[in-house]
Amino acid sequence: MTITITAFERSPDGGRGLARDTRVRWALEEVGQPYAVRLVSFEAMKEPAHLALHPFGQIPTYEDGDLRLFETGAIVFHIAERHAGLLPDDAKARARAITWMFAALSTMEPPILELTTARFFEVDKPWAAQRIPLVEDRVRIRLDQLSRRLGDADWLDGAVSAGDLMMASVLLRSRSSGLLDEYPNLAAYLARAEARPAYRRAFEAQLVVNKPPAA
Ligand code: GTB
Repeated sequence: MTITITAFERSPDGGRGLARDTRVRWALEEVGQPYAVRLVSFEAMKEPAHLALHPFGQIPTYEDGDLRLFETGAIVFHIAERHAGLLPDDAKARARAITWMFAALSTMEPPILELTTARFFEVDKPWAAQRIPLVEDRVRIRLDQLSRRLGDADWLDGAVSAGDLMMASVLLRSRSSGLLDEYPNLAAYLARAEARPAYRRAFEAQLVVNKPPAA
């Protein structure tokens, strides 16, 4: 049975790999699982056929036979549980890697997304100039804490894991703010993640779909 995921018909990021199908593609590439992609438009995402797969009308989704999943945390966790390569065998190390997945999604990602909202969607509001520095500081607090924990290690807890995949995917969303450059070890961590062959394959696959047509 072929695994099928959904992705934007054309991502608004023009192929920068910021849409969340990239992290699912990456996980599948890391474990060597082939997959198919069904592209969906913004309109189709809100129609009953897609809502049956994803109650919030979003991408990505994951289908494998009669299993249908949504939420990238659940999807990447499922992939990592079923295939070797993304979670350690040792039970305690495995639990720690899973902890980092949750940390990425529930502690790091919210302020980073809030900053994206403030900088891109609320920038014309009269209060934007006051709000943006406040949100930037909330992101800085988390980057600072993460930077201290990572120190000079390559990965968050020993060998690279699904925790790193998720953390790097979340950090990517903060890069355009410039804040990541204040933390050289985090910038290097992200570069290390992006240099992984599995990430490169995932990135290139989404780029083929999303890059703007040549002028
Ligand atoms: N918590 C869910 C998960 O992790 O799976 C969030 C899923 C989600 O936000 N999906 C977005 C979506 O479908 C795409 S990734 N949005 C359409 C909608 O809600 O109607 C978010 C995203 C979108 C665009 C860019 N970009 O262009 O830079 C980056 C990220």
